[in-house]
Amino acid sequence: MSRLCLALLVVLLFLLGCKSQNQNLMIVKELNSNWEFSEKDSVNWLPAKVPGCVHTDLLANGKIEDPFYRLNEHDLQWIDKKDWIYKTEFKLDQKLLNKDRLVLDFKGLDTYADVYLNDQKVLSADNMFREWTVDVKKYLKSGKNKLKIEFRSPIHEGLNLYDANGFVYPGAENDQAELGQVEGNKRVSIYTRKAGYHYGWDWGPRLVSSGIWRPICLKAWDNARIKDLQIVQNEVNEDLARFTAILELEAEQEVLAGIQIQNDGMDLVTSEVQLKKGNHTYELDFDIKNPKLWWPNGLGDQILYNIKAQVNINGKKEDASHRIGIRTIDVVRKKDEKGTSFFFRVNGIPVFMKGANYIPNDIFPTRVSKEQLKKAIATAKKSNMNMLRVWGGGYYEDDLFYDLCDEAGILVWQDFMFACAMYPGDQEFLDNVRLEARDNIKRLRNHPSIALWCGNNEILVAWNNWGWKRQAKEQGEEVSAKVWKAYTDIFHEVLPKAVETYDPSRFYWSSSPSSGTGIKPDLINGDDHYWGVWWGKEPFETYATHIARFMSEYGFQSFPEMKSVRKYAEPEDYDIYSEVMKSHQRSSIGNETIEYYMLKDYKKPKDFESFLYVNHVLQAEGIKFALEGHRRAMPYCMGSLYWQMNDCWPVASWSSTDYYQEWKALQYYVKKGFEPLLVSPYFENDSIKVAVVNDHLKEIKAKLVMRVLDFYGKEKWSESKDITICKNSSEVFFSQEFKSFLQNRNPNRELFLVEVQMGKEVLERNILYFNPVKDLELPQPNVEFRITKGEEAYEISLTSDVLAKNLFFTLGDEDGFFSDNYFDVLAGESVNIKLETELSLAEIKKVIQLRTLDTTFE
Ligand code: BMA
Repeated sequence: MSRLCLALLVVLLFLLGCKSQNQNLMIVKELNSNWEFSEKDSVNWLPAKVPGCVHTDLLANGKIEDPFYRLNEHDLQWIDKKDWIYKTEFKLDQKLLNKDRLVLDFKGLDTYADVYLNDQKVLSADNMFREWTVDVKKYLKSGKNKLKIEFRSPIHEGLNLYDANGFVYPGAENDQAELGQVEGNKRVSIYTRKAGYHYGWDWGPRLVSSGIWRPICLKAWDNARIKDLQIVQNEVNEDLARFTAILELEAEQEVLAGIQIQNDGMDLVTSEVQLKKGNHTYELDFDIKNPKLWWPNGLGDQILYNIKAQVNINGKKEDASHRIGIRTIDVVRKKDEKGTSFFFRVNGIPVFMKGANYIPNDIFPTRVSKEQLKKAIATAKKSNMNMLRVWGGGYYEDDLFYDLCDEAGILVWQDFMFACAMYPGDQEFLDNVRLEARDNIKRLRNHPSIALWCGNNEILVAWNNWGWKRQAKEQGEEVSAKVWKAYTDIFHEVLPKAVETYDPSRFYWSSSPSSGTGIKPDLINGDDHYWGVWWGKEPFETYATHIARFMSEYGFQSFPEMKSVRKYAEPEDYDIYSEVMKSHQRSSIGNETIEYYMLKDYKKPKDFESFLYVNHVLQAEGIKFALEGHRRAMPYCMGSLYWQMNDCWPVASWSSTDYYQEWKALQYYVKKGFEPLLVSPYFENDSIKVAVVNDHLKEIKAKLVMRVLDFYGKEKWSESKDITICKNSSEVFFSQEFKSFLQNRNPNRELFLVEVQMGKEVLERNILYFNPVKDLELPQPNVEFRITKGEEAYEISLTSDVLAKNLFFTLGDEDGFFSDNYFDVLAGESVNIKLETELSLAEIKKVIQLRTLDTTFE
């Protein structure tokens, strides 16, 4: 072919390409602009942001103060007792109206919403978690169209249902009805399919908003449209992965359609199908040769394939696509000599799950930015996590959250949105739940990150162990039977059936914690939430002995750091018992429990800022027992998810990053505790031991070097040995009776340093102290540090003459991220860390401060 012909061909193909791009089957028009809102029956209309909510719109218009500042939340409780109206106008041309179908698609309405199109009611919605679609062709007109949504007060709706019910459902103790000034302090949250945490939680404010929380669009098409695409993985081996693409197509009439399935633009399969009228599914099988597998973080890459389905009808096209990861995953529940296993097997390999519980990032969901989500998942990845649990008192996260998890290798334990309460079970409620499950399973099932569906958070354990069954019985046997039937209908019927129907290959677990359907938790058969530390005031060491097959919750509180406190409180509030700080502490036992544990191990901090710092160290050191204890117990225990990674407002909570996404000490400890290779020195019964845990899928030959050093750097004892660390294993390599080990030691001036070395390189290290910090004779270190500008970040190199314990750098109120913080520097040791910040070197030098534990107490 001559060059000219080739050039002409290219131009032709380009023109054809342009043409076919304009020839879409489906036209989508976003309706997220020009919105106004007003209180019902008021004439004052104000600009509104969609997606958004009443509170953020009132804030943006200067009608309310920042709800997070000091006690402002308390003055905003009137908002949820009102009805609110949102309205907009949009223009359409006749061409669009001539389409066969026109549908309004509401991705999320929070919650009781009556929708009017050109003054005609077209929808009455009552579930925040559902997607609502309405046929609107007959209501639309050429030119200007009016869309209005009336949100009825979720509190008034809840009160009507509550009063009509005749008995009180046990639970919902987190519903802060009293703060909310709800008539009779009635806890109405369970009646409404709306994020539970909006009504308050033991780490959250009570701000029950309403609004259009996900986008709205108008969809118009002729002939047919793609309603859904599901990619089902049938089989994988080294050479081949087999799939079925299931296309759900809605056709207006019988018509011939060409269907193409592509991977990154390359055809995998093409076919012609005679579409039937109505909603039907069409299946196409395809293979991918030499598949590259998707692995959880730490075990390999996260390869994603872009699978696109394209439907072509009379030259008009529409496509749908998913990014899939090729991997197998199952939850293995096999009887063994101790009970029944509970572990995730990924690509044939048992994988210990390292992670955290995840709550919404803001009390107002639409305020969570892309950047925040990216930062949250980056934190998880950086912290060596491979799983997050999307907990049932929030909402099914945005698509982006799961996309990021796919990319980062973070598996998702996905709860359905039910937590800490018994729920109604009337037919209307069950039908609503069924559709909510359908919508969300279909939306999320193609993500490789989704690992399991879980019915609810802590309802079963509360019914059996927290007196809820009794509370129901006290209202009559009939009530009790009815409440339990509602439970089994939702969690043993509706939800597992939805998973079976829409995502049959995924595992369903009815309640966390439990040891199987309907059976309360124990330590030998399933997952456990361990709150003996915290609620039971048991010592931190218990984390290493109270171990189930999978630890899906445990935690300890801390306040946000000083920089964060300054954002919501004033100097006169700087006392954990001040009204403001108490209002930003929602655990009924919060402050006293922190103090109880703190004074067991530390002396009294000398001031408020010192208290915050010790609180962080305390939380981190406490949770360290769990991170290491659970991992040492593998393969008996195969998961450790602490409560909780993030916050939804500035508050004292169990979180490892605060509302402003600042890393608390705990986050740094988590990063270390979840390193693929862990060396863990610990006390057990009368012994001191050292275990090594290896998550890598290869054996490691190394040297275990153990030393006792005094705080001034003098070596008092040492021993080293060559060790072979099996892949995916935990093994004890050193054990000695503690008393004999400590003979002639001074436990208040010495520490136990353990390292795994390979050649000269220290692969991993850890430090164990023999006594609580309050008994240690901590020297006053002279820490010297130098900051230089590196390529991507500043480098800080530091040394200390004697032990510097829990060295903490801050930049005052300035922003920056230290690659490590709250760490111990041994006498004479040099340490290098990185600092990422926008500040100049001169600015850093002006604001940087450090503190160590020795100067912190009275
Ligand atoms: C568990 C969680 C949450 C709660 C946390 C702290 O019960 O499921 O409900 O916030 O503990 O109390």
